[in-house]
Amino acid sequence: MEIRQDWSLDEIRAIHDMPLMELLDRARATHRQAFDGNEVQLCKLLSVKTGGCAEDCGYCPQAARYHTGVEAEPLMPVDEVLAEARQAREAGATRFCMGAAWRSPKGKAFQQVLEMVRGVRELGMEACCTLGMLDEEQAVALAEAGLTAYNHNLDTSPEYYDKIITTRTYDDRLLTLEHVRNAGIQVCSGGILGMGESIDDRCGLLRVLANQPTQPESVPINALVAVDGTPLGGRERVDAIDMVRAIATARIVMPRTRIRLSAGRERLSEEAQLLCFLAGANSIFFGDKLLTTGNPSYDADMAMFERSGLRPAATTAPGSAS
Ligand code: SAM
Ligand code: DTB
Ligand code: SF4
Repeated sequence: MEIRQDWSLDEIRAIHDMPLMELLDRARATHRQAFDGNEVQLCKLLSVKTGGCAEDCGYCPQAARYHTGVEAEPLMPVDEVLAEARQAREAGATRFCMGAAWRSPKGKAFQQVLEMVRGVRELGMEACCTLGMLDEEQAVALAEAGLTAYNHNLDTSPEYYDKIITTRTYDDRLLTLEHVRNAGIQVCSGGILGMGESIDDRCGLLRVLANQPTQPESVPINALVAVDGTPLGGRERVDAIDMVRAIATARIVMPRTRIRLSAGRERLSEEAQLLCFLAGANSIFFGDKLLTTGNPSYDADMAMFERSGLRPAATTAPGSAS
């Protein structure tokens, strides 16, 4: 299967705008060349350090400067995090993702996160972190602790980015991804739909991701969860077919990447979610909480799997690309 990393915006836009049924046909054919078409990776997300963040990301309920009702909490103790990981493993999760509301990790807290990563790996699960910007040394330390993947989203196109975030640049984000890649950790990077961006911005984000020297192993596609008190609090819910088109386009331009149908599933019907899986999504966060906002219940997800014949993906061997 050919992996292209020289996509133009016009080419990606032409794919995105194809008649929906043709787009789905093409995305599904691509998906089935690289993956079992009935498998969905289950990831469990846990906020290990919530709120009080100094950054100004316009969508985020954890930024200290917005009044969203999210209380700042200290870093969770390592044993509590590992107890959650164990529970998630029993419920079928193969990947455990730890999120911290930091601009970048520092000092003793970072050492504690390294311990969490080692502990999760000892449970036989894939470990992922999202801790903000990383320098080269921090990326190497995470790799040595056994981290499977690092999540750091580009969020939107280079052109729209500064309408949403001003306290760090697009290039800062790309540099963190470079440090992660150079340390030998899998890259997880995606974005958010529904922040007022244009279709070209959505395609522009996919272009930057697809044209990376190595394509990310996972790409989360989030629908904005509009939280009162954030600058984007009043935004309308993103249209389900817009999600489907973005996912199908991501699948076609990044054939071997796990596309994660991430935040916003609570506002999508089961039918819309199934259409997203048909379009090439093959990963979700499961359990009734994301970081600070809600997610469909375990029972609702299992019922959806049961009805559709989708099944949880088996764990991947360490170092394999998914
Ligand atoms: N503080 C770290 C950082 O920003 O890199 C890690 C945690 S941050 C919450 C991880 C990602 O969650 C963001 O980059 C953004 O893409 C996503 N996110 C945050 N709030 C969201 C919201 N309200 N709706 C959808 N996605 C959101
Ligand atoms: C990602 O792309 N989405 C997740 C994860 N990576 C860290 C976060 C979604 C957060 C939604 C808002 C909240 O729950 O605070
Ligand atoms: Fe902080 Fe991350 Fe939220 Fe931005 S997205 S405000 S960096 S927690």
